[in-house]
Amino acid sequence: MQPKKIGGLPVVLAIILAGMITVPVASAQSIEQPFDLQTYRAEALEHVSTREGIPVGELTIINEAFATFPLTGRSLWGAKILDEKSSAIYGIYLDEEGKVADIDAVKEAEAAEKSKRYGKLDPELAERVATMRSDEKVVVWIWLTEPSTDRSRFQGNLSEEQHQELLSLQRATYAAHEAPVIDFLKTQDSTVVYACQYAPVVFAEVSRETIQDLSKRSDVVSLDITRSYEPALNSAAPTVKANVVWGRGKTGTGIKVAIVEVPLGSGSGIQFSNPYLLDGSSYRPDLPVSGHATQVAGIVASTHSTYKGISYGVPALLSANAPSEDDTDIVAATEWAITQGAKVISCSFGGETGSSLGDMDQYLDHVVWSNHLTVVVAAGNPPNSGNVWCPGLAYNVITVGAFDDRDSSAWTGDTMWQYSGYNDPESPHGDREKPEVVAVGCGITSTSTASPWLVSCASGTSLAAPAVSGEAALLMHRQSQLTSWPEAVKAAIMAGAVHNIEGASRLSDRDGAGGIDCSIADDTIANNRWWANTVTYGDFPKTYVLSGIPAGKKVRVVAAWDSHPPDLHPPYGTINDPLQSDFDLIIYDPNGEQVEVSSSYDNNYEIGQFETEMSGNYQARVVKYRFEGASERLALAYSISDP
Ligand SMILES: [Ca+2]
Ligand SMILES: [Ca+2]
Ligand SMILES: [Ca+2]
Ligand SMILES: [Ca+2]
Repeated sequence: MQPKKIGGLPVVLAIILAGMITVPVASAQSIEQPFDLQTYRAEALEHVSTREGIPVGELTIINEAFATFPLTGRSLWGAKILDEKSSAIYGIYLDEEGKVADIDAVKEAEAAEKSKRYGKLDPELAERVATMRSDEKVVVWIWLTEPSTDRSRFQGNLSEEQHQELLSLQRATYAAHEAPVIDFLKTQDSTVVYACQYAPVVFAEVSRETIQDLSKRSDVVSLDITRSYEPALNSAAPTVKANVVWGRGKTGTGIKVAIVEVPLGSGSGIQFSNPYLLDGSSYRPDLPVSGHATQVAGIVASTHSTYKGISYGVPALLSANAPSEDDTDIVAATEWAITQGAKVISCSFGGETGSSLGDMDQYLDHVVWSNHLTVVVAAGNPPNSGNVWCPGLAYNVITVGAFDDRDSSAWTGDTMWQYSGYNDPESPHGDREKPEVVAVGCGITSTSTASPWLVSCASGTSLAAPAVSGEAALLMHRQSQLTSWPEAVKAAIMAGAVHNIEGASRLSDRDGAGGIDCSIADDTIANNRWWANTVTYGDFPKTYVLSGIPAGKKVRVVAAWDSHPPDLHPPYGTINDPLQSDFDLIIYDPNGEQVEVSSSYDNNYEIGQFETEMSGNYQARVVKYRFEGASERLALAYSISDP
């Protein structure tokens, strides 16, 4: 599919609207009308006070939200209540009548309703199956249960050897786990299109009857329709301060970056004969190159003396050139890159899913937490909806929107690029925030497929994402331990993204945490202002000392962790990718006074920001509001900048 040009700007069409089912969402009216918030707040404080034996005067509501469940039509009002003395955060939900509600029971009911309506099929596949002829076949995602693997020797910082060992263990584990279903498919006259090496997924072309048989298997978690994606088309280094980091001798040396691309025109490969790109390898060297892939590659790795890539010292790129825009080919190309040792995976493609998570989101979430790899995704260029595209809706990736630096490295006057995706993913409490950060996506000159080997690019989030991939490589060059901590990479990049393009500085709808600043993120890593640990239930509250903070500075603290798909916790929506943990962040000044709290329900990060009135040691405390899994990889990073 070609992007259409409207008014001179390339606009990529939403491609998968046909066949989509819109789930009924409780309307704003039905939420607001029965609630008297003052009464609810008083009731919540009173209830928690009685339940926990704490005087009401010591409790503060730090967050409140409506948790909505579209399939059952339920809407609960929830509050997070802080006990200032103990730093504990207590939760409560009140139902439509103002009575205390059991959120877990409501989640279970939602999951049961999903199961009743669709079984293990996603709604689109369920609708497709309803109209399929018996001799027809369709390619589906078959998500299997996650095999239990002993990952205990892969905690902490992984050496390259350990990383390779982890990958080889995963290949063996998934192959064994997938074998029975593949054997079954062979008996069903079904074609296995691709068996994943790094996730419990098999793609197969199957009949209606086989879909029904598969859904009865206990090792099958879900069956989902496959989609297709498009390139997220549409000066920059000094604006994002990459040149400052180069001046410190960090250019990405030794860090393998993969560019995952879907075809635009005929091909999706990087033109490695461009003299400003080192001669890399391709997943499918037999297929044509593309301008889009080559431009994206240049933003990471161009060695041109003027138009340098953000991490121009990285080794030759891995061109994960998918032969088509389909799920199967993208996943296969991504897995090739993982096997080649990619530490950063850069994705400048996407598809509109109406803000609900898709399988590609779930797949990339799996890639991050199970392989310890950093994945960066373009937010997408929705022509009208404003929606972030799949896979930019994924939890564990870093989603990147685009801003316009007006062709000057000075920050004043920079604006958001108008088509940069920003509408947030649907979630139980509706408080996820995407994109995480933004980078320059306009007025960029990058590498091209033919002489003179440079081109002035059209605008798009496609060009912003690779800047963040390059930033990740710079940070990994600074500190190689980061190659096994994507959570810390995300936390440091968000903590450093202090260039506020629009809205609030801490976090706002269109620019997320803000425009990246590679030099501030590098300060965070170089000065050891970061931590990354595998944590369990007993580790909380977890206190980090932010030492030696000067007065009169802006300090930003970011905590980040992962989703663990495919997860059999009650799913929200149609994807088995809920969060097992809800951590919150409270920050105290040297006198022990609370200066900041960040307590979202549905993000897998928290971000706090404050200006320091005194110098000294501050404390960041991460508390567990909810912890349902066995362990989490949790990272915390902070930055110090001028207000
Ligand atoms: Ca500027
Ligand atoms: Ca902002
Ligand atoms: Ca947003
Ligand atoms: Ca939280």
